[in-house]
Amino acid sequence: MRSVDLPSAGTVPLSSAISIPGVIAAVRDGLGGRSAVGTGFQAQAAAVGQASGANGADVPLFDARVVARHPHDARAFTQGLIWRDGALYESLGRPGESEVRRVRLADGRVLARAPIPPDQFGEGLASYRNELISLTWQHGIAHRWNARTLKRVGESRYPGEGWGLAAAGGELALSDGTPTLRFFDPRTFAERRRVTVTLRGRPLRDLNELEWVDGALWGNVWHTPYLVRIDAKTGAVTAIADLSAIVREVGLADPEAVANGIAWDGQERRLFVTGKLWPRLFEIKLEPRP
Ligand SMILES: [Ca+2]
Repeated sequence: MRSVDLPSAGTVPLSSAISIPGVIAAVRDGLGGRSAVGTGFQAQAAAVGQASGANGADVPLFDARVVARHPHDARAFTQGLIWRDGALYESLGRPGESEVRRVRLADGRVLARAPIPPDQFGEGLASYRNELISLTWQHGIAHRWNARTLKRVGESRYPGEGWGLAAAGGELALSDGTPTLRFFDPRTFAERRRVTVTLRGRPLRDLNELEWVDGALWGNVWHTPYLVRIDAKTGAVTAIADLSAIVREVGLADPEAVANGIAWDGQERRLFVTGKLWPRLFEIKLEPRP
């Protein structure tokens, strides 16, 4: 299982990467204000900002207004979520429970499912031509599925861990828990390039589920209620969306029942989010925080 590595009040990790709660507090309050994670982070962020020459311009903050609520399987450990051909497709994690499924939006009913070998931990999911491609956490295997039949049609291999996956402008973007996003050829899985995700010039780790929306990558930041929008060319975070109100509404005590899963219906311009073990899936609109 993934280890939990969370900043808590007053204990700022000394690693090179920074945490979203600290950043959002800093963005909200300004670097001179009080932060939810204490002043250590702010000093660190300010120091790095000066060192990197960042201009300190605010990263825009968005709130999520709920447009619609739909049922979601509360046993589903959601690792990937996409919209394709009028349905949701979802990949599930945890050994023995990992699968790819087609889900009806209106009632959350599972219309079809394809099991992932029980020793594997299913991860992110993307759509490519007539296929779905699903990752595994530590097996280095990307399963390839016929999108219509959900029959397994092959596999690809990649080095390292697999977390989130998204078809991103002709490439597959893959997150692996580090601040590095790797981009692969969707057909061969040959690596084409990589970028470091940065927020105000600092590496940002724990990008999890991904989605390509209007030419930018959005990602869940694991163990936080935040989505970030990432410039896929530079890795720079260009916006933050706060799902805190939705997380509060869901109200789950399980620390692993985090927000995870972003799907974009480009035709109807609908944005869907859910989480691991959440009983609901939300259609949201992002609105700038006043
Ligand atoms: Ca997605």
